[in-house]
Amino acid sequence: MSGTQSSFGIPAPARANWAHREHGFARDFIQGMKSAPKRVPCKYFYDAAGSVLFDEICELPEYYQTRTELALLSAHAAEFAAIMGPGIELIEFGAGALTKVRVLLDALDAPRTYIPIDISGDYLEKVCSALNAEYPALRLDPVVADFTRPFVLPSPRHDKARPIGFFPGSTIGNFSPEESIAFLKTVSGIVRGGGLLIGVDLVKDEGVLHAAYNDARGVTGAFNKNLLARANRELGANFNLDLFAHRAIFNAKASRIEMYLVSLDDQEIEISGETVEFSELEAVHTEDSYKYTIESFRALAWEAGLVPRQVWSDAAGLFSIHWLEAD
Ligand code: AVJ
Repeated sequence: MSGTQSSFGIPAPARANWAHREHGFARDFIQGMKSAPKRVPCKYFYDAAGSVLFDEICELPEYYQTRTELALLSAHAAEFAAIMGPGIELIEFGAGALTKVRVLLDALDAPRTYIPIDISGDYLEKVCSALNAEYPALRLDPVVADFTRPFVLPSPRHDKARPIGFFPGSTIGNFSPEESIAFLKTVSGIVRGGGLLIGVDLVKDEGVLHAAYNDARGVTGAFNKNLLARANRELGANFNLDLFAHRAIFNAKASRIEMYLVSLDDQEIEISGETVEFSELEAVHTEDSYKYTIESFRALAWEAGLVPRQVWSDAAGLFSIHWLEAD
């Protein structure tokens, strides 16, 4: 590692990204509220409160994704380890709670380095110190970065170790197909000579999809409305959360779930000294979650210059994990 490591193990350039990102919420939120139609980038869901709500979503009976992917990871961990080989450098995009990577680390043959990348710096520091205690032989290089934007990896990277990307959770579903191709192209440059293990949610019965994003307990609604609560907290906005409704629909033509916050009345909201008008039933677009078939995702990987190899999915065809080679 270079001498730029802070005492928290977070590289200095990554810390600089952090400041930039905090400024980003105010600018992007207000700009999104002033555009027509209104929209907010979904990465802003994940402040501390939003991360807790997302973890709750993952436990919901209707939200099949997390448990299905974890079961696939456990069932096939030995195969992944054999494909990846010994002494690898593992790079995870959007590392979150570091739950899934443990399944992989436990199966891998003496992994050398783990580089978790996440937007939430405090959270990353916390989960990394726990991981460090559990895997003392593993070199940890956490990076605080928004990987939807250009980001810096710790430098110099470790030569000779085979670079392997890990991108579980179907987070790629938040990108449009064009953005996904651009992202996968970037990743293929980072993991050249290795590959990427990626989780991708599959197209399925609309009723199952609808229930997963409109859960009975309303946790997804609270997660969606946390964007407005966050604007109240951080930007001094005066949103009344009761005057907005959570809406999630499946757009079959685009093969994606679309989430909205719908204004239930004509209203004017103050955000950092700016006034934003909403008409009754006007919708703010807050998230897209693309669903692929195994074939449509493999085609996308090809377009990004990656070579789709093995693919694993559960018996019900809910979720898939793909091994994409970068040569
Ligand atoms: C983290 C993007 C995979 O799209 O299912 C969950 C986010 N949004 N419920 C998804 C989410 C509403 C989730 N991803």
